[in-house]
Amino acid sequence: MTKPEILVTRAVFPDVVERLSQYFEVEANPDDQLYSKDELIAKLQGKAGVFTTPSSSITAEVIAACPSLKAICNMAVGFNNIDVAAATQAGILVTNTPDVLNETTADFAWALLLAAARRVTESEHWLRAGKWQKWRYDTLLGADIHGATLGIIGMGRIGQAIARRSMGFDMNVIYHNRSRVPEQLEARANNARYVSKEELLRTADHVMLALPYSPEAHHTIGAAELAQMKPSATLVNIARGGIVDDAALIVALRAGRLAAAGLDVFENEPAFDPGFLTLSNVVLTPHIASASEPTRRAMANCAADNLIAALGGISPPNLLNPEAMAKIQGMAKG
Ligand code: 8YV
Repeated sequence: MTKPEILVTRAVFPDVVERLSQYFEVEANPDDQLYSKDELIAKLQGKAGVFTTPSSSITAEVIAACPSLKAICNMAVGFNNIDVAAATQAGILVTNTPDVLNETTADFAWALLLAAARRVTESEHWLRAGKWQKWRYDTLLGADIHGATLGIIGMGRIGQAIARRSMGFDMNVIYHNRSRVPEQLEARANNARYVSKEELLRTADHVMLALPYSPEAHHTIGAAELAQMKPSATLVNIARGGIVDDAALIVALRAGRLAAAGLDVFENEPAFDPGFLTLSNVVLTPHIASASEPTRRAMANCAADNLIAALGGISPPNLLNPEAMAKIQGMAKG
């Protein structure tokens, strides 16, 4: 029996590619080339599945141009790179990799908060530049984390994992979300209290963003929201570029209207706004919140599991569009 053909759009752990080749004819990308839209469409001709990442946009145009496609499996929890509605319409299954990265991503959100509020990277640059000549009472003063109010926007699985970690810092947690989460989850999330976005911005000492990107979430934090925040506050974004208006954030950080920021994601990344590089009160990392070796491996295997199930005629574990499955099953029954 001939194996279905698949495309792996980016370089990925060789053993995961090896695993996929037990089931599929795999066109992999070990040199990690970035495909243009036209290259992607050309490579997807005749392919039944695609193992992809958020750096490849699977738009309605790509979907329409690739009639053999049956499954799009993203190696990420976020899937704003995929037009799910167009995929559903075309009867293509779409999957993501939730849960396996919650704890690692929450760990990293804390790394950014601690580094930004306590000026860790700024201190190191200062020290390495030979500026440490004597002790002073006011050298690199930062904000306290312990006992402070933590505001989390987006109380999904990652937001909850961030909130749980605040217990050790005796923090008061408030959150805003599309809707309130069940009380038992709030209790586990350090008794997080649901508040309006305005109250959160006005009263939080530190704000962490953990919401998925959607057109409605675009610029959730813009100039108006930054103006509502405490000037002593820290903003952390481990969610997605576009949730923050980066130009407005640069203006606020430069003017000292916001004390500090820790950013792992950016608008138009990796070509982020170079204005950030002129600021010392921002900690910048290259989209690595999920990048621990075990977690990235788990994400890759999770995406592979989804692809193997989807093309094997089984409902994949992390199916985002069950309507597409129903459509396929309906077609099979005739
Ligand atoms: C990844 C992510 O770094 O899962 C997501 O949505 O943004 C990150 O965990 C990346 O997208 C992996 O492909």
